[in-house]
Amino acid sequence: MVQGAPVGQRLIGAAVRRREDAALLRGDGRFVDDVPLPKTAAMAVLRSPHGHAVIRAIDTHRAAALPGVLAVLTARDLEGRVAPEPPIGVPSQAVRPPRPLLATDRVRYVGEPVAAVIAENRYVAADALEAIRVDYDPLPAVADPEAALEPGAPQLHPEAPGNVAYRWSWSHGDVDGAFARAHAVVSLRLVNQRLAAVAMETRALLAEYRGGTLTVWAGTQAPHRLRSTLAVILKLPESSIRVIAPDVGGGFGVKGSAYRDDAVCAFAALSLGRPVKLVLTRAEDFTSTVQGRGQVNDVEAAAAADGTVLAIRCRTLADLGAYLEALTAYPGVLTGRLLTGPYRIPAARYELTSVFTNAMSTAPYRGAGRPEAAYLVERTMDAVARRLGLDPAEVRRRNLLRPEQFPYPTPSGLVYDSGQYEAALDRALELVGYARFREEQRTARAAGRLLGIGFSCFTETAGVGPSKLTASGGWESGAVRVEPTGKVTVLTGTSPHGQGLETVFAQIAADGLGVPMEDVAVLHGDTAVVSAGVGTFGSRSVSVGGPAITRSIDKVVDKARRIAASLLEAAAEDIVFSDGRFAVRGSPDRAVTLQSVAAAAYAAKGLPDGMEPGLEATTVWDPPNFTFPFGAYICVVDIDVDTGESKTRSFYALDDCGTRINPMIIEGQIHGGLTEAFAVAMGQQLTYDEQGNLLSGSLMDYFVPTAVETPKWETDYTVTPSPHHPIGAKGVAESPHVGGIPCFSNAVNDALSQFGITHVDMPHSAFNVWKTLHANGLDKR
Ligand code: MCN
Repeated sequence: MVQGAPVGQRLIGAAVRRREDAALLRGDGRFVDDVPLPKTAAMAVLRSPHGHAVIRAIDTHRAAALPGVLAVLTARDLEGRVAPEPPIGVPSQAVRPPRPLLATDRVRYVGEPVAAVIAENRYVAADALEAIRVDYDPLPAVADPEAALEPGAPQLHPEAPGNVAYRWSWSHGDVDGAFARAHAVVSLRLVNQRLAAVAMETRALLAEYRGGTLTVWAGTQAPHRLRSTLAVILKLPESSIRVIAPDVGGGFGVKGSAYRDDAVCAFAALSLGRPVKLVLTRAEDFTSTVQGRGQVNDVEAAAAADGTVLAIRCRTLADLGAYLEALTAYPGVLTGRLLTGPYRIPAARYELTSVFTNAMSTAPYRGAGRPEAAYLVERTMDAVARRLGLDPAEVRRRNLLRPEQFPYPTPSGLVYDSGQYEAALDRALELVGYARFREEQRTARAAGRLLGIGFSCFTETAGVGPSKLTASGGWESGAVRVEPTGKVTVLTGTSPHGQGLETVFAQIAADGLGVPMEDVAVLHGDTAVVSAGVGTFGSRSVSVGGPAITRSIDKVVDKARRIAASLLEAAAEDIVFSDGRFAVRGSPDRAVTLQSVAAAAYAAKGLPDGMEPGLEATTVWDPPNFTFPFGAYICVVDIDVDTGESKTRSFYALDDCGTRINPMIIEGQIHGGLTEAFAVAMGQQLTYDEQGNLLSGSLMDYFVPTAVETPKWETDYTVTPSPHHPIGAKGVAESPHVGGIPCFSNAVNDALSQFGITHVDMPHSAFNVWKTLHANGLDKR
């Protein structure tokens, strides 16, 4: 199925090629750095080299005097001219220490913005940074979240005694009773290490103030949120700010809100009256773009002899870094909400403590709390199986929710919409040939070779929405306009940055209106074009943005039907709409096309009495619930005992995201997400030393797999529609990341279990695995 499918052939479900790709593949994409504005000045940021220090003085005189330097800004220059940024998605119980755009008297992480230089070009700006003198008085730092809680630990903010930002907990059922009567109790300490998103395009922003309007081109996932944040900080009405997201080279969650240096760049453009551009270097992107994870989870499960899990409890320590970032709370809270995974665990308790440390802030990064949850639940399931001498697949089967239990209210207060978890697992086991691999494992073990089989059964919340369950607005806007010529324009508040939404939303509109896909334009990512929006993150575009479009299509068709009835002199109830034609029921020849209806709608001729001219509709959709995609993954790894190196022999991923709109795009998302999961489980880790220096802040030190290391993926699917989504679709983009990480980890841990090793932390790099083998004297065998 390709573009140009005849009208009437369903496009929903068709593997249509992404219309976005031709330009990108030919190098015709337009990213922030490609936007040509005359007289654009470059901004460079002086960042703290200390994890924790008092600023005694900043001397900018030499820098300011350099030829080509237009301005040097410090906190003093912003005083009284900017307002504090609005808190976004910050829990009400959290302390909110101030976070000035540029540091005032103290820095709290390496990379914190201290001063900004605006110069004729980036080379002059970089030279000028070196000419700024900052007198720092270093303080003891604490970059480890557990150490930050110790008595006597360095304190980051007077507002947060003990470095605690906030606590959150819930408990359901008789947790302690279940532990008291359990046949077996397993405990694990599971670390979800800090990660970097490493989007191909580093953070970038270009701002221009002209004719009373501040126009901002930004590599953002949420243009409307960026506009509102800048409006507050710069004390401008939203109507004076236009944010445009041009092509964006990936975001993975970390480009969802305004950064401090973004606001400084916009401020500079306003005050200098020249366009100002900020493009982070890769090194800056590592230190100064929000990071993911940073969780320590102490989890325990109580199980009956047959492997039924009676209760689970978890204490999570979330490392927030130095400041509360927008949506910082999200990951820790979502981990708790998904504590029981796809399982029927009647009693559960979750206690979250979020702490400040001298490191870059953490915030949502692909999965945002759900990979953490899946990791701890799935590692726990394997631990239960191992403790009881049961097969890990069987333990999962005994605990999985059954189809008749949906909608399922979880102990944490979510309501899962639909699922066929056991069927997915069964299919996975059969297609992978599980029994054969276990047999092979026995042979390998007898020969002293390490072979591991890992599982992951998971569900997750896809779609940030409904608003009542989310930290900040969980709705999305979608408008559909049939133009006077009959061509269609779709406007969406989502803001794609690699997901292919122009293609998918055109498929939906072409199907719904019965027009060729080429006749549908999809506009997004410009606050002057799309009046309201929330953005693209949390796998929400299809599950929340999609219905806003389908509802608008319904409204347009309804209006068009009434116009057609008037034109055909029939009753609206007698008009049948199919393949872009409105016909009188029983008289197929008495018909008008959508194009002629549109022409009449704009000519305002022959319209029913009182009807407004035009043919368009807007919907702001606030979904009734999240969608809950799920999957069953199986991974087989061989580990070299001498080097610790893992080779993925087989990776099978079955995903169920309900109605599949574009299987080719879904496949691409799954390949990407699995590759990221592989990277996380097997190699990625951001490490800070005791002074708060980032030790892994370059592509030499941080693992980004190439095609050479990336395993071959075998993907599969089932279809269990979401009952509350108009076309039954669930989000999918984060699922492979959520499910993939524990699957790899379980495989590695399963392989090592033959030597009695019960747990190794991620990342399972060759060196880390070798260290574990070496510590146990096993590499010498
Ligand atoms: N899709 C579909 N049918 C479904 C579900 C999804 O055809 N039932 C398609 C969608 O139409 C869309 C894609 O799959 O083209 C992903 O849809 P969805 O799951 O709704 O996710 P979003 O579009 O909201 O994308 C956000 C998601 C997130 S949260 C991260 S992180 C991530 C991801 O997208 N970052 C990405 N994938 C990325 N892909 C690229 N190239 N770059 C990123 O930064």
